[in-house]
Amino acid sequence: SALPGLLARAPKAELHMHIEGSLEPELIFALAARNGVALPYASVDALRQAYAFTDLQSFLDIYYAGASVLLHEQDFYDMAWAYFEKAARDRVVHAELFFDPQTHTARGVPIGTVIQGLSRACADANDRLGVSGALILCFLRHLSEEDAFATLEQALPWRAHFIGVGLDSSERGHPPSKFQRVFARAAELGLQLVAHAGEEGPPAYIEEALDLLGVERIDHGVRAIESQALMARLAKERVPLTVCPLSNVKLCVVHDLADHPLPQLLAAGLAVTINSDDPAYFGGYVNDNLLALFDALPRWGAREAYQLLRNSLEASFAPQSQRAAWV
Ligand code: ES4
Ligand code: ZN
Repeated sequence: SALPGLLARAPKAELHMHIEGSLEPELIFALAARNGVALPYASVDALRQAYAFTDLQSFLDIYYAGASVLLHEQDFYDMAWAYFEKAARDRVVHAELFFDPQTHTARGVPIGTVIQGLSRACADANDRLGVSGALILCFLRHLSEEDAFATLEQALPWRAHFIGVGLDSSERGHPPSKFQRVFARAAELGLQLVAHAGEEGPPAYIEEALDLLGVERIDHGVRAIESQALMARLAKERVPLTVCPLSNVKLCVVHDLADHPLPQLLAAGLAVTINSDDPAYFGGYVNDNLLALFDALPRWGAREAYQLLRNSLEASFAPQSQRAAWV
C-alpha cells in the first residue's frame, strides 16, 4: 500500500521523547571512551543485550546508567544533534525534547553545561536541518519536591532556553500531588506544563495532573481507557495524549501493538499523538513507531494517519504563527 510512504514523508511533530533516551549504544561507548568513564558492559552488543525490560523501573535502571557517560557540553550537543539528524530524516518539523537535569547535577555536572549543550543543538537543528526544537525540563518524581524546586531555581539563569516543565521517572507511589507547589511556581514563571501520567499509574493520576498541576498535555495517559468518565472529559477538553506505542510494548504496559488501546482512544475523540519516548531503547524513532503501529492495525488507513499527524502539529507548543504554516 501507499501508506508507509505517506507516513514516512508527511510532516509531523514529536512531543514526547527523552533526549537521554536517544543515546544509542555506539554513542554511549564512544562517549565513555572519550571521557574515561567505565561501563559495566564489555561491548556494544552486551549493552544491547541488557535491553530486555519487564517494567518501567527495569528500564530506568539501565537508562540512568547509560546517561553516566555525559559530562561535557559537547557530549550533550552530540547526543541531541544525533537525534535531530534522525528526526529530520523522519520528516519531523518540530520536536519538543525532555531532559532530566537531576540525572546530571547529581553526578556533579552543572545544569548550565546540560542546557547550553542541548540548546546549541536546537539552534543548529533549526538553522541546518529546518527542524524547530524546544526543551522541556523534567523533574524526577522519585526524588523530593524540594529537590525539584532546587532544580528549577538552578535553571532560572537559562530560563530563555526551555519552554516548559514535565514530570517523569518512576510513576507508581509518586503521584502528581507530590509536585503541586513546584508546578504552581513553574506556572508563575510562564512555563508550559506537562506530566507523565497513566503509563503505569492509575487513571486518578491523570486527573491529579490536570486538576492539581494544571498540565496542558498528558504524557502516555493510556490507562485513561479504564475510566469512561475520564475518557469523556479528555475528549471534551481536547487534552492531548502523547502516546508511545513501542515503549508501551517494551515496558509491558500493553502485551502487543495489536492490543493497544489507541484505536479506542482515537475513536472516542481524544487528541492522541504518536511518539518515540526513548528511541534508542524501545526499538525505534517516530516513523518506526508509526510503521509498526499501522502494520499491527490493519483497519487503520490514511484517515487515521492524517488525524494522528495533524494532532501532533496542533498539540505542539510552537507559536501559533508557526503552527498555522503546518495545518
Ligand atoms: C521514561 Cl517511558 C518513561 N516513563 C517515565 N519516565 C521516563 N524517563 C524516560 N523514559
Ligand atoms: Zn516518557
